[in-house]
Amino acid sequence: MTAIRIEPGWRLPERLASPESVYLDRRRLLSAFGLGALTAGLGSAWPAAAAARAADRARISEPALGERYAELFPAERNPTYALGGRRTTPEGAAAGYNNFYEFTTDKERVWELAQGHPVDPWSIRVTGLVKKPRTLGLEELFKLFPLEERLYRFRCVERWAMQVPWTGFPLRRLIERLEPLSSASHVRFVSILDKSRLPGQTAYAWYPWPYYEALRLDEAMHDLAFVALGVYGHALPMQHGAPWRLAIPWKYGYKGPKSVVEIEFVDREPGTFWNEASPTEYGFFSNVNPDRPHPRWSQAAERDIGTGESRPTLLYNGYAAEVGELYTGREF
Ligand SMILES: Nc1nc2c(c(=O)[nH]1)N[C@H]1C(S)=C(S)[C@@H](COP(=O)(O)O)O[C@H]1N2
Ligand SMILES: [Mo]
Repeated sequence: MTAIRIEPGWRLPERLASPESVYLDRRRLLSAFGLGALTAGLGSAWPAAAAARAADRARISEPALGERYAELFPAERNPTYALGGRRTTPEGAAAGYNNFYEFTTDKERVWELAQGHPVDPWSIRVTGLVKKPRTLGLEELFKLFPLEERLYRFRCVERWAMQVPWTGFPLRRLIERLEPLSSASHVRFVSILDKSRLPGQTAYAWYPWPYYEALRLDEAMHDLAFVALGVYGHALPMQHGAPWRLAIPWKYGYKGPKSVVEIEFVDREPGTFWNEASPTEYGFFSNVNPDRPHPRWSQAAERDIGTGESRPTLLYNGYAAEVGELYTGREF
């Protein structure tokens, strides 16, 4: 990925590394800042701008949908999906370190630039090789299937990794409901396009916006392929891809498009945003593989963004027993 600055990716800023800020106790922080604002009103030196920034920081994980659908969260955890001894990444670390190039390539600033981005109403076009092309609304997306929570490992191609509790349902259920034709072999997902509100779509004009990704249909139907509507027990904050995104835990993170507005069924392997922007990097499958280095770095090890620890990368990100059968070994 040409624009990725790998060096800063290894540095965890102090404010994210400290346990106090990592375990964001939103209520306590908010009341502390409320007190700060009051003191300012009484003539203390508390700078209003700093107070406002701190209050924003306290809202880092607020759902983009506000209270809408709050009654669906937290969903019951499905114990089948465990982390193999790893610990869940603290919410503040995951929420403050994102890739969402529509806003900025600065991972530590995505959350604040994304705050307030409108996601309601939202509609998803269902197109291509499908029995009935249609539009899907938020109400259907949140209410069609029972929600569950799953702990998944997550691995970015830039070598950082985390462990995240996603809330949602298997992508398979949605695909079955949409009734693709038997001629469909792949499914594409297209993210939001809004040059007036998404600064990255103008600033990085060389990318083929909007962001688009795809899976082979058998990959998309695999039980691990997950539609995420929430994270850490609440609906998604914008920086994680509200109102919905995919979590494909055995592939590099970029195979999980955020803020999706179109699902298209096609009969051949489609191009993807990163394959077309950077054809010398990984191919369509982009499965996590310690033995297949990026042109500019090894993938043998990864860094946990919560603890800063380094550890060996696992084939298929540790999901080889589950997904190995999808591949003959030649796909990459
Ligand atoms: N629309 C869109 N989806 C995207 C991206 C993006 O820039 N735009 N970045 C991808 C990459 S490279 C990663 S690692 C993950 C990051 O997800 P997170 O920020 O929720 O951890 O989102 C993926 N999905
Ligand atoms: Mo990534």
